[in-house]
Amino acid sequence: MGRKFVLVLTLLVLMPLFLRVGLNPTEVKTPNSYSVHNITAAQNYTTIQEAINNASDGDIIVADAGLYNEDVIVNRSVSLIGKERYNTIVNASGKYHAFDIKRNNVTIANFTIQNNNKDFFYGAYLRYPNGNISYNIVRNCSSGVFLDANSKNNFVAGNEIFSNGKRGIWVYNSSDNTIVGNNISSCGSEAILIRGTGAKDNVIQGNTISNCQKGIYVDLSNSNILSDNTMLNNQYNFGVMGTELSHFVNQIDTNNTVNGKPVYYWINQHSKTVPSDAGYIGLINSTGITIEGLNLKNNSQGVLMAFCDNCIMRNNTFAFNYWGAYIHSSDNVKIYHNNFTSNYIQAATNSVNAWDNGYPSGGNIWSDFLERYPNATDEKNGPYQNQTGSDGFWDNAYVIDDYNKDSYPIVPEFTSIIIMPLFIVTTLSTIIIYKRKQQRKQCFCW
Ligand SMILES: [Ca+2]
Repeated sequence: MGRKFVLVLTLLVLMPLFLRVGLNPTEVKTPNSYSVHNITAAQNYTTIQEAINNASDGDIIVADAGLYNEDVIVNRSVSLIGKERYNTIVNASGKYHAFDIKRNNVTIANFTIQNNNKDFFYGAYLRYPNGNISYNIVRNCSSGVFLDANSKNNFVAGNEIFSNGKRGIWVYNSSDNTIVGNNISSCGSEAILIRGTGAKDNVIQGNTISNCQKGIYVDLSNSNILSDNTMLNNQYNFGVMGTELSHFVNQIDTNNTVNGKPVYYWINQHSKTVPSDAGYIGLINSTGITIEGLNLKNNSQGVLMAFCDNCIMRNNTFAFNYWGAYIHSSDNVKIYHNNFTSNYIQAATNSVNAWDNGYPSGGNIWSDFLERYPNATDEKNGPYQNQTGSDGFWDNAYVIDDYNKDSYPIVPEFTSIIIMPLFIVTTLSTIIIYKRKQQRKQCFCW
C-alpha cells in the first residue's frame, strides 16, 4: 500500500503538467511534423511509434495536441504523455489495439484513446507488470483497459472511460493492481470486471460507474479490496460470483454504494439482521442472518448467499436483478413472503432449502407465475391443495429445480383486481359487437 500511496502522490504532483486542458475542447488537427518529443533524449519525431522505436528504457515522450492515426506497440519501458488530454488523440484503426503494451514500467497518461472497433480491440492492453494508465479518456474500444494474466502491479487512475462495447476495465488473472478514481459509463457489459483465481490483492477504490450493463463484477477472485465505489443506474450494479468459499473472500466495504444505498458484504457474521438501507447483500459463511423488509433491485444478485446456514429471507422485494436470489451451498434457509419481480432468473441454488413457510402461512409472489403456468388456478385449498375453495395460493407449486419448490405460491392481489375488470370489459365489448353485427344483418345497413 505504501508504494501505491507514493504513486498516487506522484500523479497528483504531475497532474498540473498533464492538465493543460480547457473545458471546451478545441478543434483537433493532424499534428505538425515532429510533434512527438523524446524530452529525455532531446529528439523529435512525427509519430508516437517512431519515437518509441528510437527510445531507451526510462525515456519520457510527450506528444503535442493532434490526431495520431496509429495502432501503437509499446515495446520500451517509456512514459508517454499527451500534452492536452482532450486534444491529443490516438485514433486506432479498429484493426488492432490502440496501445499494445509489451514491456514493464510503461506509463500512458493524458491522452484521448479511441479505437474504431467496439467488438474486438482494446484501448490499452497490458501484458507486463508495473504499467500506469492515468488521466486518459478511453472510448469506442471493445474494452477500455485490459490487464491480462501476465501483468500485475499496475496503476489505473483518473481515467474517463465511456462508450466502450464491452468492459471499461477488465482484470483477468492479474494481481496487485490499483484501480482508483476512474469514471466509467456507457459500457456494453461490465464497467469493472475482476475475473479468475489469479485476480487477487487488487484495490478497487473511489470509482464512479454509471449506465453500464453491469457495474462491478468480481468473478472467481479473492482477497480483493473494494471501497468507496459509486454505482449508479447500471442494469446490474454489483455482483460477486464463485464456486468455492475462497472465491467469495474479498473485503468489500459498506461505503461502496448502489444507487445511493450501501453494499453489505458480510463474511463470518452470526445472528444479525441486515440493515434496512441495504442496496446489495452478500452473505458469506454466515449463520442466523435475517434479511427482512428490503427492496433489492438492479444487481447481479438481489441477495447472494454462499456457505451460510440457518438464515431467513422474508417480506423483501427482489426486482430487476439478474438473479433475484442466488443461494450457493447454503442450508436451512427459509425464503417466504417475498416478492420476486421480473428478475432475469428469479431464483437459483445448488442446495436444498425451504421456499415457503408451510400452510397456511405460504410462500412467495412470483411475477412470472402465469407465464410459466398459464393454466394455473386457485380453486382449491388445504395443505395438499385438494379441497374445494380458493385460499389465495395457486393450486400448483412454483418449481425452482428438482429439489426446490414453493408449494404455496401467493396469488398476487392485483391479479384479481385487474383480471376481474378486464373480464367484465371484454365480456361487455363482445356482447356489444355481437349485437351490432346482428342489427346490421337485420337492416342490411352496409
Ligand atoms: Ca389454492
